Amino acid sequence: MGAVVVDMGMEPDHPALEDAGRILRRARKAVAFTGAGISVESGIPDFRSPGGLWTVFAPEEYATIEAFLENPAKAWKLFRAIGGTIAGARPNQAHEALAALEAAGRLAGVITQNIDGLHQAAGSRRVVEVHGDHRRLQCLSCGRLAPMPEEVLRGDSVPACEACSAPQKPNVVLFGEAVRSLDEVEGLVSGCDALLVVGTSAQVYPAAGIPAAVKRGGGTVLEFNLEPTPLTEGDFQGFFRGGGPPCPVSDILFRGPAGTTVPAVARRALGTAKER
Ligand code: BV8
Ligand code: ZN
Repeated sequence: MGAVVVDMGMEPDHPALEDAGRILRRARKAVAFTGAGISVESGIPDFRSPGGLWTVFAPEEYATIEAFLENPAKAWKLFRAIGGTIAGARPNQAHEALAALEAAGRLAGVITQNIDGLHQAAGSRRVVEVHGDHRRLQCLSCGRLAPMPEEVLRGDSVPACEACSAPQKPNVVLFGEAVRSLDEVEGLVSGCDALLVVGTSAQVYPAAGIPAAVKRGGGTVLEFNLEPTPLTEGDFQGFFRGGGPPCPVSDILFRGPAGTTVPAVARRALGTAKER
């Protein structure tokens, strides 16, 4: 059996919203796991949707560590495009709803694949950035981190490390680089009994394995996306479920824009649903 799919455009008062609110109210440890889709309503395009960044910049040509080392100037075309969309972006109602859940003691933290800093801007305090951040420049030779100057995003040359002159990259995790803070992820996932999965296509590992890890530990997985994903349909990488028939990871998919669906569940969890 697949996940329950709630089309929020068709059924804005579906009983599953109340169920999800109750799950969050009763959870001992709820956590959010977010991807690029949560920032789309802030004006930052995602990667894999039609018109997303990967339709302009093929990831194997621009977003691997090998591509950067071989041709940093080419990789910087992608980094500048991303930097341009992040500059001036403000958190939306989905980021704000997660921050409000944390402030009310209903969310232990956010694990994000995003590099845009919008969770922190919304007021979330515990944010684990598994794919790094775009606020800083990183030198792969000496490890130095430096603030990202605006001129670098406006210019067209490859910035060089002040300490060792090696070409710098944004402090983001490219394909083939190790993801960050796995100990912190483990800390948040351990004992997590409710996971909100927001705006990710769940295709990039190891992060995409997080919802299945929560599910295996007996937790409930609530998904918020415009469309079903491998988590909804159970066709995620076989080796993560050890063979056997397809089995969905998500218990409920709230289908619709995160800026609508996440606050709708948060209001029910916080008991403020009737105030609208
Ligand atoms: C590593 C950097 C080892 C550039 C990015 C296991 C199995 C198979 C493959 C692997 C595996 N383990 C590792 C791999 C290899 C690889 C991988 O996963 N490949 C896949 C694609 C086959 N993984 C890696 O290389 C990782 N590293 O494993 O290292 C290692 C260990 C030790 C030492 C050395 C090495 C590193 C992965 C990092 C990738 N970095 N980009 C940059 O960002 O500047 S990828 C890119 O995808 C972004 O970083 C992003 O964070 C990530 C995930 O994407 P999503 O956030 O999910 O975005 P997407 O567009 O896909 O989806 C958006 C969703 O939102 C859609 O579903 C859409 O419908 C929805 N949506 C849109 N609008 C809305 C919405 N939903 C709600 N509301 C809306 N309004
Ligand atoms: Zn250096």
